[in-house]
Amino acid sequence: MTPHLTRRHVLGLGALQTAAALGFTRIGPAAAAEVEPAAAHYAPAIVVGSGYGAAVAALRLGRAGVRTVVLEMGRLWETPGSDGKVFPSTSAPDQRSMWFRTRTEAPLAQFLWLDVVNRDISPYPGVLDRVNYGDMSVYVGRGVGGGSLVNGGMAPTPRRAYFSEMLPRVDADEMYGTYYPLARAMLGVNDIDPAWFESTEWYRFARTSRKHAQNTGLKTVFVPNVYDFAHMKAEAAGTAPRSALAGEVIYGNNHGKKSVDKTYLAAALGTGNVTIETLQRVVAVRPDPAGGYVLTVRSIDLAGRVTGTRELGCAQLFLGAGSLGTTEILLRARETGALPLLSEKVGLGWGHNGNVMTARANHLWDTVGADQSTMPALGIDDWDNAANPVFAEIAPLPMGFEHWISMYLAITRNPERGSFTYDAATDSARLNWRRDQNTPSVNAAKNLFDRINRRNVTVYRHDLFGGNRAFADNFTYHPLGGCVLGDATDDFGRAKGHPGLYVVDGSLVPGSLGVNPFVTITALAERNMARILAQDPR
Ligand code: FAE
Repeated sequence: MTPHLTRRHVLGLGALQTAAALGFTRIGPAAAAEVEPAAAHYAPAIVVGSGYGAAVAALRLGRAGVRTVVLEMGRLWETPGSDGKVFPSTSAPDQRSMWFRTRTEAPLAQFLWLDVVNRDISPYPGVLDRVNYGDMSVYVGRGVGGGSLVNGGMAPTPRRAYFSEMLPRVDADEMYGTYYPLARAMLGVNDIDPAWFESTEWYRFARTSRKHAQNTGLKTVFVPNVYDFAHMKAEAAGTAPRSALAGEVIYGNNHGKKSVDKTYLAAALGTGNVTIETLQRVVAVRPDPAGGYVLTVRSIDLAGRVTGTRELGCAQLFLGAGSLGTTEILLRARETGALPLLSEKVGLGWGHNGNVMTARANHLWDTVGADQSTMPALGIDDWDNAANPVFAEIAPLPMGFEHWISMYLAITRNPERGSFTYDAATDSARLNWRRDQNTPSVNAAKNLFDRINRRNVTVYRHDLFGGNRAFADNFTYHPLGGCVLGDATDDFGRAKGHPGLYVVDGSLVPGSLGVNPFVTITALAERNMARILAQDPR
């Protein structure tokens, strides 16, 4: 198992900080074309995106001695703004919050039916994007680190039986014996100190929800996280700068969170073989007649203006642009005839991991506290309920005052799947997902929370998600699928029909995992990269 902070890893962190201080869009050594002008390829390997799957690919390629360029459409998040912070807090969003928006689009749109949550902002390559596709919106991270920059850090491992049901052709012994432990160690997954959890004001909200679950005969479990709980304790004690205890999460954490820029990507840069280029959006891929692939890449500036379009060649191409990004790149390539041999299954098998949010109003004596940590630490585990399996994360709602609200992100088992189609008019992929496909998720969540409400004589809140609804089923944080393992690719993420082209991210996962997905995305990428590096010609 690799220790968290090797000397090379520290070198990588230093490279990130230097690039940020100097405003570079390239981090690491110059790419091949500049050093060897005669080289046909810009780099032997290109990785698109810099989230979990991409970060694993970059590190493993770098360690194998393969010169690798990572292309990320977002920016590097290391430089403090005029307020001295890299990221804004959830309660005071600004241009850094969202990807080229004039107004923020937070998941919780309202409070007491009032539009008090969102703010007007100026367009900028901010860290959180909400990709709106009619009936379904998808939240994703943008920047070096992808979703790891904005997520809640929850790092559970799925039930083995459900994992095997979703990915029956993946060797579960190997995953649970080797790659899950490796992923957890590399990501820096840690557990909350139960004694501190029981005593701190910052998790009163979770204890109150736990009491209501237990009253109903339901089981709760602690959920591991990549936020450093020792740092959080120090925040509470006043000896470390506050982040999780200062309302920071969906627009980035200034401290405490082990996002992949701090773990995998720093280690990748530390190999000396990996370069990360930011504000670079890959828009097309075609085969190079001489072997390998040619990418069309657009550079943008901080105002979103296209400052250049280049063609870059590579021998091996690793797509880690996330479920939406990777699927769009491949679908466009297939439909425009650039990569005609790609599988018909590219674009299929998409799901939202059964995500539904809901909230309950508590009695006056059941306080949730004005002080709430933004990092969830507890879940209601009713997955064994055969008719309505639900794993519900007890979510914070840190508003700085007592509001008596218990909030949840329910992960349900939803057999519905969406698909993407290529829209030539806009040159983009459209997600086909109808609202009624959420019915199994809403029914399962309703079944669970109706029981909790009945037992505790409480009611749903209808004022938080817009449209007077008690269940927010119009957005997801967990896009999965689109290039499903074993369907659109072989059993290790090799794209069918085009040797040297690989998928390494959440688009491999067939729509549902039963728990939050990033540990699984990381572990699968580790497994697939080990096989690819051992077997495939370079
Ligand atoms: P991802 O992390 O999305 O990275 C893709 C990267 O590719 C991004 O940086 C994009 O900017 C970049 N990209 C896309 N298209 C292009 C292109 N054409 N050219 C260049 N770059 C491109 O991919 N999961 C958990 O397990 N636990 C949680 O607590 C949790 N909370 C979440 C909270 C929020 C608000 C959000 C948005 C997500 C949350 N997730 C959570 C989901 C998790 O972050 C997500 O599953 C992973 O980030 C997906 O990893 P990928 O490697 O698939």
